[in-house]
Amino acid sequence: MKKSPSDHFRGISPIAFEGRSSSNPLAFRHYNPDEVIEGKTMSAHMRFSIAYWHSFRGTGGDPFGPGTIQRPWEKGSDPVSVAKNRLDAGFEFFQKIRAPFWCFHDRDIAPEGKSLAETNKHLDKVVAHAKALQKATGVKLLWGTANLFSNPRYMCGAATNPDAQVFAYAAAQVKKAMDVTLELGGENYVFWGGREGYETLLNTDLKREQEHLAAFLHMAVDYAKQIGFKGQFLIEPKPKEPTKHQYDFDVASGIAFLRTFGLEKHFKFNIETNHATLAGHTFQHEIETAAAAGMLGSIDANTGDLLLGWDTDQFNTDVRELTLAMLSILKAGGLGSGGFNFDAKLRRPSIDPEDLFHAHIGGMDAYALSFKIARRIIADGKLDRFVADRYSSFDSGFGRDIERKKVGFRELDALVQKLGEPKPRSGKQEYLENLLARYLH
Ligand code: XLS
Ligand code: NI
Ligand code: NI
Repeated sequence: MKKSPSDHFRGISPIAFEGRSSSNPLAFRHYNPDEVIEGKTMSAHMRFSIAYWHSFRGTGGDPFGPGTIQRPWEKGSDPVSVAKNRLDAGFEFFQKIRAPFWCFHDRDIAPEGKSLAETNKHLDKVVAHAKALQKATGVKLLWGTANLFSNPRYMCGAATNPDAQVFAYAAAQVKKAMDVTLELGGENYVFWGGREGYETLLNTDLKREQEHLAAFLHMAVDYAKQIGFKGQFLIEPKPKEPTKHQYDFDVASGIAFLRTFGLEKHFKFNIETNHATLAGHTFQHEIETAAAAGMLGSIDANTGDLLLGWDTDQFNTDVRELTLAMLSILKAGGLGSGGFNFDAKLRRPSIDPEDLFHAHIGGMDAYALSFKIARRIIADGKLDRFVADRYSSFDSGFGRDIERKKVGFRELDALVQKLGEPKPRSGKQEYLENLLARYLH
């Protein structure tokens, strides 16, 4: 591992793998980045990434009070030098937590200026610094994105804003965000429709807004070709928050949207656990739906709180939930250029820099353990065999003819006249839940 150029997390050395029996709270018990499995290190399998916005811009503020988290590196003679010091701390953390990737929004890393031109200049300075840090540390960019939701100009949306000038502004901002993502070697580019939705149809033309969003995404596809950006475009669905109705509600509605507008070849999905549950789905359901369409791209790793109805973005340590997710991911052939990005934040009272380590260690260990359990389940083949057997009537005879579209209602009607009533067969859910539990405990 290359040495980090800054020393903001004094007293904390790079997190070591100490194994299951370790009682050291600042060690990994399951995630060993250097462990080789099937010719690939765990680091390469997991492709963990740190979300800059939560871990380095989050202050713990909520609607009832200001931030609680103060970081010693938030200093400098002007906003750009503060941004650079913060980035130094960020890269020191990425290295010490042993994450090979990071992710950011344009506005997380550099301050806005008085005009777009000045803002872009600030961004260029910080991006040059980030590039040097990436080179010095070996940490890479999983994805970049543009913040099209914080600035008041976007209060009624960006690509779905009723004002064409706001649409144009958003386009200019994404153009630059794509430029810097390319400059930093980003492997993907994410669109999360922060305010791409609406509060009331009394003031909204839904059809026009959806067409505008599609036009915007087509422009991004065109621009990628123009600048030679080869990264994967990702849509991150979320049903609500901040707007009541968001257009990218979930993976299924995202697939319909992309196919309707001829965009399906250019996009995959970045699936966030907490967004899945807000949409009334399980995390695994969203993964499986994207995988079935060949559009599983990346994961925003977090979790919500089932008692709260918003995006609490907590670190996920639920090994059962993650094992089910991992089963679907592994069976789909993995995430390709995607990874597991910790789009998760510390709780408001977790104010120590050390808490950033505890949070990520817990998340990384839970994912690494789930990866291993899921691999065991797949290798054993019991679950897979059960499911295959459950559908085996479609493997031959008239079942196969149905799948191959060789028969219709007439033929099947004649068949049923002959065969009579089908024999009921148990779904065996409880048996399967117990089987899963045996791998978990
Ligand atoms: C917010 C989203 C956001 C995206 C990136 O809910 O998760 O953080 O991941 O814009
Ligand atoms: Ni996210
Ligand atoms: Ni989110």
